[in-house]
Amino acid sequence: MAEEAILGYLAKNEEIGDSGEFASKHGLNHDEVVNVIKSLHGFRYVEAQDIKRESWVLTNEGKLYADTGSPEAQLFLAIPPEGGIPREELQIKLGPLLFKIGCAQAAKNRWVDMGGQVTRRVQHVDDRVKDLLLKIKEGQVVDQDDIKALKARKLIVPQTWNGYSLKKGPDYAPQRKKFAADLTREMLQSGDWKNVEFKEYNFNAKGQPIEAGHLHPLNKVRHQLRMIFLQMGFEEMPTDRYVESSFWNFDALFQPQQHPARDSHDTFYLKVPSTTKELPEDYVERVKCVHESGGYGSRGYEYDWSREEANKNLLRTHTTAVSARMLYNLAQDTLKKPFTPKRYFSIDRVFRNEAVDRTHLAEFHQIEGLICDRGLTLGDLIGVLHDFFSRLGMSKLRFKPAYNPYTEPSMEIFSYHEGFGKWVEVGNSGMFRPEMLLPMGLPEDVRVIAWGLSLERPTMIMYGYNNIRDLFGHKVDLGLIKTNPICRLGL
Ligand code: FB9
Repeated sequence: MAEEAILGYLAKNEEIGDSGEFASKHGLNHDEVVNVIKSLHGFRYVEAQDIKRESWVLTNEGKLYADTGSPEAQLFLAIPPEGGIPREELQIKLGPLLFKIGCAQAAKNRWVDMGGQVTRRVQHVDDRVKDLLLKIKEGQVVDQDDIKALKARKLIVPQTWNGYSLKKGPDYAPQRKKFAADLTREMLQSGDWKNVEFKEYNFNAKGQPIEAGHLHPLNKVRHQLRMIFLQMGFEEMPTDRYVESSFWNFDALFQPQQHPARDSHDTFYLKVPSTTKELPEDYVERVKCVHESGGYGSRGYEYDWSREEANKNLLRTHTTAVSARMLYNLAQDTLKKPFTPKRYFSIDRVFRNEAVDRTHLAEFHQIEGLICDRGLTLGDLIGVLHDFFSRLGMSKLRFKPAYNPYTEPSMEIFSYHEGFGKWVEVGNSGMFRPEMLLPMGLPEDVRVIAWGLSLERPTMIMYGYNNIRDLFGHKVDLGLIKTNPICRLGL
């Protein structure tokens, strides 16, 4: 309707001077006319210029007085010309509000004497307020002082009217062309494609929301880290064993049985099944010895090692338990074939019975990398840490001596975070001790360098989470799972 009227009018006329007049002349809704003008302007069918008009419109109170007369005029007319009227009777006659406004204005205009008996002071009055309101209602020009007075009484308010003047645009046509959205098989076969104009691609158009599965931020970051490890030549370790024996989780790592981390306040022990079924007995014997009396140049911990303690089942407290199994298998392989260097990594859940807070839960995902080769040194560890963390965007590292029961030397890893403007602890690392490696049966000159960090910490920082419960657990907002952005790490 409006589109045909506008394009048809411009076919015979140079311009439409005022969209408001055009709409009323053609019996159209001006808002609809404005929307069509904006669309036609967007496709260059018309060239539109803004028209902005400030006008005044009556408030509801203003409309009432334009209809019934101002309160002061009504009050004057309610007073008998002779003798006047008692104040109370006049108030009842007009009603409290009209009486209150009318008295004030009539007294101000010196139309009445407001004693106990209200009397007229003049013979006749002109109701200018009503006349002015009627003029404004009809769109006539009114003196600024009068406007100011009516506005002060809240009888009129300003109104801005937005419209357009328009003329033919560079791509004007009496009818809107139908632009084809897609090139179809039929067009190609019939040859119609030669006469068809195609809609321009809107490269800023957002894609339709995909009602499909959405990856959790942790999975997105884990995938990126997995790619980084694979690019660095690492193989992924099998981490599908959450329940582990204390032997593989602690004893094989030369972690003494009195170590506080093995206390039930830090570790989840299982009731059923409470003990592991089988361990490699010859290896267990060597582990028992190295704990009790050392060997390989070590004096051990000189305590009575308990098999019962080693048999206890638990939820693994670190993925280093998996690393221990992998290194033991590697050592066993050297019985059949020569030792070959290996690079392993793992990213999976670990469980610790520790105090929970805003950034810690009783479980988290540990990321661990290790390199097993002859003659590795601390320098090799520092070098591979620079390579790894630089792929995470952390090129400024510092190392601080630390202690782990199963690595010596050990280092905490710090990175300078430009955003926070401070050094942030980003992981831990070290060289596995001979008391761990040699009972496995690895060759004497083989060294293992390893490091670890968590998956939640980088994910929280990258995705701006302040509370780990917004990222992991039953309170996670599934809407965020749908809308969280992609994660890009790695070279
Ligand atoms: O992840 C940690 N911090 C971190 C990592 C990345 C990161 O990226 C941001 C984008 C910039 C930010 C922060 N940390 C290790 C350090 C701290 O967060 C620490 O408070 C918490 N640690 C966890 C353990 O806490 C119970 C993080 C977790 C951790 C610590 C040590 C290891 C693994 C995970 C390890 C190890 C290890 C050592 C030697 C040999 C083999 C494994």
